[in-house]
Amino acid sequence: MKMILRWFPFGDDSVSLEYIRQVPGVSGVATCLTDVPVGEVWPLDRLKVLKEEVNKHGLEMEVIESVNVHEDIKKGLPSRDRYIDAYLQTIENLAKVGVKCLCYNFMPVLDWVRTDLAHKLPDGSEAMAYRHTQVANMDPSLVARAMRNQANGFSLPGWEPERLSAMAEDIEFYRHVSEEEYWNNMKYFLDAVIPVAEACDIKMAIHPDDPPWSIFGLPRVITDAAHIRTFLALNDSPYNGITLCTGSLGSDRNNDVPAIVREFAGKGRVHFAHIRNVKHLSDKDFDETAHLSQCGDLDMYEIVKAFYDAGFDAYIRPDHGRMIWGERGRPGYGLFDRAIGANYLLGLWEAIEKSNKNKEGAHGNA
Ligand SMILES: [Mn+2]
Repeated sequence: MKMILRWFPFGDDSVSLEYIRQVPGVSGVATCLTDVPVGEVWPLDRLKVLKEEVNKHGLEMEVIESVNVHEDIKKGLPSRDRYIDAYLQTIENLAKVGVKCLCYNFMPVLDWVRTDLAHKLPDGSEAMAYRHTQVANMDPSLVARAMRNQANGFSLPGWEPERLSAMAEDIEFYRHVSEEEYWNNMKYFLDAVIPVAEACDIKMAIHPDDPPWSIFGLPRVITDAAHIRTFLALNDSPYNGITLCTGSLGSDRNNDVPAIVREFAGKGRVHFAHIRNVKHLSDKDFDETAHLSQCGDLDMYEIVKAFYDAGFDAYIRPDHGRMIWGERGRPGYGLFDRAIGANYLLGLWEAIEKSNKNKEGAHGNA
């Protein structure tokens, strides 16, 4: 298992690689080129510069988060082949700089959604929060604008400007796309991408929809165990896997997150884990919280144990953190709370690993 942190390059992050290097137990970053428009090839020369920068600080760049999928691919338009070709070239370029895992999502029109990016928790810290009625009563473009206005001047991953321009038309388009057609569009993408990912030895890791339910009537497909099963069956290669985001899946209180970890990590189909906690306020309202089990509704011990027991040997990052101790930065991606989260998770891992080894030792002597 490798513990990593997400990091945004070229001055678009309040957290430096120097600081990330000082977080105990962190071996690398999940990063990206935020300024390449969706659908274009990520240039090899820029990836080389990025890798050099990361490596110079004693960190690895084995995970990319995210290469976004062009909307025409999700819509199944004839122009998708051109964008898929660009995606394949990007994968080949990523392989040339040693990338091993690629996180992406297949959410139509909207990426992740929150209603408040700096919601005050009782202890005075700030976390991201979601209130469903607020979203349901809002014009989609206002949701997007509200999120961008709260981003403290940083780019918001998944909310690139070009994605927002055609939002109303895109939402209208999907009114005529059935869930089955949407799955077919996904399969078309996977059947093109997975053989290349396999040849390049890059594990594809789709991120669940966040939140894991439909917004504005749009298809949401990676939401629970049943849908993940359907997704993995679209293409059986082990290179077709998931990013298991405990906070996204855990926002739906019907999802048994440790059971989901056991099932899919057990099959070797989890290539990246995002671990964070959430507090449910109702079926569709939640606050993000500190990672600790007692701070939210997810049992982090059970989750980490499920990964350990499954023999998980890929990448984990503490997902979003709160803003604490006066830190200012990109919502969800300050240093302090993520560093605490990473070390809490590493502590759980060490305890579980050692207690397992002791048990094995005891058996061996018997
Ligand atoms: Mn996540």
